[in-house]
Amino acid sequence: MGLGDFMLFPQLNNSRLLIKLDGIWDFALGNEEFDESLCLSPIENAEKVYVPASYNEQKADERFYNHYGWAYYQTAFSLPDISEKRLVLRFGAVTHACRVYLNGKQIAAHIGGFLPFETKILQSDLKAVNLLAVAVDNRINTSTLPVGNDIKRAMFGSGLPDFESVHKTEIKPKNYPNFDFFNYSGIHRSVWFYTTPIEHIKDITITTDINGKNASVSVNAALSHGGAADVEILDRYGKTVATGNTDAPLNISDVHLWQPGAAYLYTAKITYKNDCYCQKFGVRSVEVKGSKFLINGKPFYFKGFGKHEDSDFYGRGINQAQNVKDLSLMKWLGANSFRTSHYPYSEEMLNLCDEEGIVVIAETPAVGLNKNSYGKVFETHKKVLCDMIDRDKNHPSIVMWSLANEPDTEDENAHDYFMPLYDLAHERDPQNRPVTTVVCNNNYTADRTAPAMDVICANRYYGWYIFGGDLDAAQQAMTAEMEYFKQFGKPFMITEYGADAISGLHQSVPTMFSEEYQKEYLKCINSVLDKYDFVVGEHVWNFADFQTIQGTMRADGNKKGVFTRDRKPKLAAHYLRERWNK
Ligand code: GCB
Repeated sequence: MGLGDFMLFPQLNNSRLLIKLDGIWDFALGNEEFDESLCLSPIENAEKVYVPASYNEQKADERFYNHYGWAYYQTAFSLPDISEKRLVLRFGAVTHACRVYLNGKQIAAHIGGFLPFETKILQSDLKAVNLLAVAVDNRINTSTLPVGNDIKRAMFGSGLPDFESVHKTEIKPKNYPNFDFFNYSGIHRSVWFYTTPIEHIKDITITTDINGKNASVSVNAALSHGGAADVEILDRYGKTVATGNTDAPLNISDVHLWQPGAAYLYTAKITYKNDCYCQKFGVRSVEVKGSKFLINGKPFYFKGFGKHEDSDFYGRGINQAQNVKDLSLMKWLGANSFRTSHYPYSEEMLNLCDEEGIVVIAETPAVGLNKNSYGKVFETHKKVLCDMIDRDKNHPSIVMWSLANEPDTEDENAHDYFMPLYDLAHERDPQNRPVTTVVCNNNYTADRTAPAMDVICANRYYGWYIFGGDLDAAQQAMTAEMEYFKQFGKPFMITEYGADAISGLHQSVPTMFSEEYQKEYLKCINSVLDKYDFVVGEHVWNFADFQTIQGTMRADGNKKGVFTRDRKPKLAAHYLRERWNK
């Protein structure tokens, strides 16, 4: 159920109305059985939670934190008379699977926790006061993206003790993420109603071609009733620089390029009958040439981070003030980019990156893929890749697609699994951006997938998980790996390297978990990377401390942030600031 492929970001303008349903909603935790009755009439003794946000950390209640299975949200609303309009209900993201009911009738269902879905609402579905119910399932397993473990074992546990018979212990069903971030759940991004005229613009695709000082701009629109739409291109100040329609490319003379760190956005104002939509876009080119990554024909070096959508109380829920702060902190450091590890981020964040000139590598939620899941998730992986590209194709900030994070690419099936996805991403993307798979294999010489990508992207933890505390060994191992990857003649980027540091823990001799060690670790790995011309970037893991499943390896989450979870800089941040501002 749902509208399918077309997904313009909601917009308030003189032909479209926009109503946000964010706020305090009624809520109840369920269990593994779906209970439809909690979607049909008001929940008795409902709890109160805020939407959009994860429910896990909103209460001082272990049941919320560790919930497994269904949870139920409800809100009541009334709408003004919009009977002449087409009405759509849109969810930015509900994690991971959900069913939506309006006035006791199911109107939508969606699987996948990081992309939007929408559904058309009929006037006949509406009453004076309406009940909207959303049931959310947070269970993950070997068939879902991201991938969960079916077996009862803690993430970093070694053997699997026989709990039932030897230890006489029955373990409650739980989520065992095969990934290192907390399995936050709930309605994570805004819920909106929007209207369009009946004859409306369904989708917009903008591509640009730079010819010297000018650019040709093709604006393609999917239109509900066929025909063409008028197009007006406005510069940053709202001045018209080109007019035409969707049938032929338009020309911008003396074009301002969208540059990393110096964004310039144009607006394509598209008018179709009584509908109108303003789509921002940037003019820039992206290309891999030999071992270089070129933006606007110039070699680009990625300085930045792998991140997470993660904050106190909101969990993985959208936190726009934090997004603004994060980009500001990146600029303070001299960083220019990040990867949306390990799932597509909110459209609001990508819009902000477009405006701020921050470069983005956009990643699917395919994290934790191993040989047990290859056979099961391929179709889901294809769908989520296409949905992500369809949603995000117009963002100038996005310069590369990442198909997955750390799949088991030593496995002999990996190459055959990933190459069709690689081709699909290229075909699907109207801008044909470079495509990568982020890998991390101890036996990297067995990996045939990484070298087949446009950019070789590898995560590496020499000096932490391997040779922990021994930076001398780390330096040698990193050098050996670089010598190996040199032969492919492709750009190489380190997409993760990092060390946990407990904020405030200091040591005169840098030892693991101290702020000094984190800094020395980064310096050590950088000293190797700096020797190789084919290195096109360094993304430190992680921008900030973030929450994970509990375990012996995690003291209140992952502490590899160069900022704390509340965005206070550690020593490493000052080191990077010096390095990146040079
Ligand atoms: C990785 C993963 C990332 C983890 C990180 C770590 O390789 O890609 O999700 O958080 O290592 O700190 O262990």
